[in-house]
Amino acid sequence: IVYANPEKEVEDWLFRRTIPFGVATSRNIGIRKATGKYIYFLDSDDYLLEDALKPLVELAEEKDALFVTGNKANSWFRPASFDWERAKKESNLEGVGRLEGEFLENRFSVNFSAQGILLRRDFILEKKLEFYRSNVFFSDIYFTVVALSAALSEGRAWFDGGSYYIWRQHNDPVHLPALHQRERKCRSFEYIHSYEYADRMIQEGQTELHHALDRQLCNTILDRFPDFLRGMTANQFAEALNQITDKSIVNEYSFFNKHILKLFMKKRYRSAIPFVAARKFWRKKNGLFGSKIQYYRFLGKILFDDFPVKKNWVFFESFYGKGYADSPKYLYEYLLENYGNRYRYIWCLNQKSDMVQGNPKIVKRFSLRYIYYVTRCKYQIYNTRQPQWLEKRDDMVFLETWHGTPLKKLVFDLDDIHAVSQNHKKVFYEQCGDWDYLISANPFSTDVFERAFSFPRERILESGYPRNDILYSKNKDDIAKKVRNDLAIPEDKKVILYVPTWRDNQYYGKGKYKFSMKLNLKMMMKELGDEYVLLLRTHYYIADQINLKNYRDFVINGSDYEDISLLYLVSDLCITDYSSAFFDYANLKRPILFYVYDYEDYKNEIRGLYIDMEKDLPGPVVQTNKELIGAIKHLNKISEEYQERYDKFYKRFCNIDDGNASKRVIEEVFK
Ligand code: C2G
Repeated sequence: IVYANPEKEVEDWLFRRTIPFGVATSRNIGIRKATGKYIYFLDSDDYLLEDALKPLVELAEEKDALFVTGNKANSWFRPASFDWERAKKESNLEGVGRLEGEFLENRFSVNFSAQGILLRRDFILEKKLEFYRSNVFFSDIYFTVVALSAALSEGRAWFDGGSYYIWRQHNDPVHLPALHQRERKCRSFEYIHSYEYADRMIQEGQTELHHALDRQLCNTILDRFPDFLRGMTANQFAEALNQITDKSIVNEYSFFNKHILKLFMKKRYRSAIPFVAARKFWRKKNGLFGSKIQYYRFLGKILFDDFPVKKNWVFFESFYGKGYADSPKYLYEYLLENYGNRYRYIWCLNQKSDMVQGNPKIVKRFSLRYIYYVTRCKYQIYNTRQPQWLEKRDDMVFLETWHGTPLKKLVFDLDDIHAVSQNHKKVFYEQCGDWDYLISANPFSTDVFERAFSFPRERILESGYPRNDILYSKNKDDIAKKVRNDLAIPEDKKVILYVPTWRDNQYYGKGKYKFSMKLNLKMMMKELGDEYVLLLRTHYYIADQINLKNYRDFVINGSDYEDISLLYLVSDLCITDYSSAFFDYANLKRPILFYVYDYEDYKNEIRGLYIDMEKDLPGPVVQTNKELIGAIKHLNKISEEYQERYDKFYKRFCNIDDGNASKRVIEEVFK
């Protein structure tokens, strides 16, 4: 494609759409304002590790270089989370050398960004190098290529693989999108423009640089051809691809990619479709239609979308179908008791449960039946997020109960995200946009949810937790007796409930987390075994089975017991770390101890907390087994010491719960 006056053409195009300028303006101002011998481009959201700059400057001085660069690595927000091992594994440039041959052709910076490049200022000024302001997304490409080409022609381009520029991954595309995360239709157009211009500016005989640029074009097209085809005509697209200097480059690609590129060049888009589909299948291998998400969405749409939404069907899901528990259970039981046959009830349960009241339809999560019911039920009640593939239909009402007062930081309050995908914030934001109601147990939660979920306050029901209704029930002692019986807890023993949470950075895979027992069971059994049993309750994310065979008389495993609220009733005290469980437990006004063996790590590196654990908790924070056992032995004294704090805590977090939260919620939602 040849534009008579490319800059003007792009500029006009952009102005019509009033798109703000990208980094070019700032970079040009930087060049104008700089006074030193060298200029180095560092974006305001990125960072450098110590010693990133010094070797580059030294190398430039030693070799009288005009252009010096190093490696680039991805990382999350804080330098503390920088993963050296991974960065080294993924490094392109090793050692120190002239930027030529293999290093220039195959390993030089993949996207021709100006980040991390050190340039002589007099060289920039002499060559009148600047960034095209009119190109929002790709102004770096031609700047870098033109500078590099000029430096190469004098043999003065070098690299030092020991210097790392840290490129921060943005995990909040909603509030703080990186440039590449912004949606803009003109992107492909800009890219091609930038490519063409850069390609033309490469000086005679620099085939390696041509090659590197061509490969970059092919990679970008393979990654984003749907964007390209949306942003320009089919002819323009094919012409752009045909500008590749050495077309044999396509033979370097894998079977499918090679054919896709060749067919694109010949404008045979239709013939490319089977290759594109096959590539998608080959890449993901976990569903005919790409990802599992697409697969379920497709099934729901093709099979059940024509069925109307049923106005009197109510769907319940608690902890991804792991049990009949939590707030959905109590809302269901309230509905059953007060509205009976007016509604048809559907429960998502992956395993049989003896606890279920009434006679609801039971479906397994993500079975065909499940897809059928979530496509048709008007009312849907979840305590975690609804499935990502589920498209909410008109007339549907989603009630999100959530599953705890937040102690650990959530979604938009998190800086680095360790375990979940980079898209976590975006996906969360889209999903919670579908919730008609979100339950909050106290004003504190309301504030956090509003900010951390970016959720409208007026859709939050500050009703207290339905799951805590049972803690205020008149017959709670009878219920406790039954639970004691179910779990075979000896009559003469008091019960310590241990409720640790999961660790974001200790996992086997998605939703499968590791558990390490940090209680010294041997010591506890010896010191406390005469008076107590320990009721262990691991988090629903924990995949490990814990071997307790040496502690049969002392430890009872309540991890598979469906409803933790019933375990609260049977216990005399609760030990947790950072689980929200204690906010609920405090409704019983029984002692709570915090065993936080990894406090510093958790607070600063793993998750971050909303509450000052040293000041605001209703019980002592301990870090060793010895302290913990000591506290249990002197429980009365501790309760006395913490009475005032406990009262304050109760007032702040438990004041709404009174046994009627389910009623309040149902009356509001089903009004
Ligand atoms: N839970 C449980 N057993 C555990 C830990 C938790 O049954 N060992 C239940 C409790 O009902 C608790 C809920 O799962 O309130 C949430 O667990 P958390 O440990 O707080 O962790 P998480 O699932 O990350 O939720 O706002 C709340 C946060 O989202 C935390």
